[in-house]
Amino acid sequence: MDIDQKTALKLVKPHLTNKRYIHTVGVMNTAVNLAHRYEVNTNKAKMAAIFHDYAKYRSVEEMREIIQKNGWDERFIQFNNELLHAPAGSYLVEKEIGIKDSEILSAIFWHTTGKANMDPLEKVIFLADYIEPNRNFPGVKEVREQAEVDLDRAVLMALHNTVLFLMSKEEPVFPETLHAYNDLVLEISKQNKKG
Ligand code: DGI
Ligand code: FE
Ligand code: FE
Repeated sequence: MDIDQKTALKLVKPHLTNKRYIHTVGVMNTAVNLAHRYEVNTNKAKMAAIFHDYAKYRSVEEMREIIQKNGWDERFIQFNNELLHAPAGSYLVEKEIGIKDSEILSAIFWHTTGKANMDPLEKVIFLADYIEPNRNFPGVKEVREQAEVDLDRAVLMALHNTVLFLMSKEEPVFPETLHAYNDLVLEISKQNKKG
């Protein structure tokens, strides 16, 4: 199903708080800019951004059930409830909104944890969520600057900051987040040897 921006925003709004809606519009604008810069399909970036936090306010029980019945990694359930809305969102966006595009659904699925071998759309959504203008994490300014010149390095910086943040609170780090980090470190060091 093809949805225009205005319709998509109207569909997502009732599922979000006002603050989360403002964040969503920020992610949308940032994702579109990144998509232009890094030659990603702008419409896919827009749709993935608009719906990335669609499931944010569903109950933990509903989200856990979705993950179980799809046979998805049980560690989403074990590690941190903050992780559930990403895979649950990809399922609900397909079922309730009718978005079938596997690239858009995957970008939503992985937007919180990241994963190894992310495609450019997945990277754009992961990064846009981290750097959109309403975010004020420590170090976000440097990631925003890097996002204008090097997508992989900017994603790596966001992962680095998130891993350090979780470790500082002695919270578990989802395995795919560490795989994403390792993958980009190796990828960037290969690029440097070639260049
Ligand atoms: O939904 P948002 O608030 O816009 O952002 P998000 O989907 O990136 O969720 C962020 C939360 O997830 C943040 O509080 C950090 C937390 N989190 C918990 N465990 C992990 C994690 N993030 C990653 N990348 N990896 C984890 O293992
Ligand atoms: Fe999210
Ligand atoms: Fe978000």
